[in-house]
Amino acid sequence: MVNAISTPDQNTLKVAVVVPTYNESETLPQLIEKVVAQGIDGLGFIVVDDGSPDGTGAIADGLADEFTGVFIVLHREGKQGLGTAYMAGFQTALDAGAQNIVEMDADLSHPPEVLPGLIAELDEADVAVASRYTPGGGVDPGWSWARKQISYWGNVGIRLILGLEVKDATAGFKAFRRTTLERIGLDRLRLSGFGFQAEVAYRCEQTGLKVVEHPYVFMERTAGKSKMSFGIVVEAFFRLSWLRIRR
Ligand SMILES: Nc1nc2c(ncn2[C@@H]2O[C@H](COP(=O)(O)OP(=O)(O)OP(=O)(O)O)[C@@H](O)[C@H]2O)c(=O)[nH]1
Ligand SMILES: [Mg+2]
Repeated sequence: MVNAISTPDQNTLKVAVVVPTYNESETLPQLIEKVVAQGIDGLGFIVVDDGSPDGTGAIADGLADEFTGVFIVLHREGKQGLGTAYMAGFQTALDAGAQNIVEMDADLSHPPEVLPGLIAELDEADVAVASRYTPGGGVDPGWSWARKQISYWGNVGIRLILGLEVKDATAGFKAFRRTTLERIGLDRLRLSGFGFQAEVAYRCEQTGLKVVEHPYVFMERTAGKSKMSFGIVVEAFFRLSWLRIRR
């Protein structure tokens, strides 16, 4: 693993935005630019790239060189899944001294404009979940009725399986206090894809942390390809059921 680190300064990393990437060369530069434009104090980035064949890793290194704060790029060999990418990114953020950690996708589905409000929720909460299913939230108006139903009921099903209170159990746009990531036990997380997101939500609730939801509208990716697969859905169903049964 090779890391590109530009001017690390542990004392100024108030918010580390962790972004996993696999073939997101078109959207990653736009995402970084839009996040920077939010004017967040003490902002830094951790990009976790799995040897993207489209060169996203090299693009991330270039962005790190241009950025004046902490910008760490983890280069992993080959696609190893979203869950382990986040675990590596979160641990790196903690090691870099981040006070708060945000997770978001590289494909612009998670609007950067939401970040200041989401992060502000951490004044009161341990975890702030950017939520499609809280008043003011929603999904891309371009989605068909059927797509909306699949997404909505899939989310309801996962909430039932895990007994979750959080209304948006599967979206990967969340902000955590560093103490939250220290307490939920990163090395115990097992799932990938959206199952990982539900597992994190479950751990937070089981640990008794204060979880709040902050509305946002999920936007369909307009570039690159989805990494969602049938295997991820099957894994989520069986492993999340097992998590609940074991308790
Ligand atoms: N490093 C790494 N990143 C990944 C991997 N799989 C997905 N990602 C990234 O994780 C984020 C979410 O993946 P998406 O393909 O957008 O998954 P999704 O949002 O559930 O599906 P769509 O709604 O169809 O986009 C994106 O930034 C991906 O590039 C992986 O195996 N390794
Ligand atoms: Mg996506």
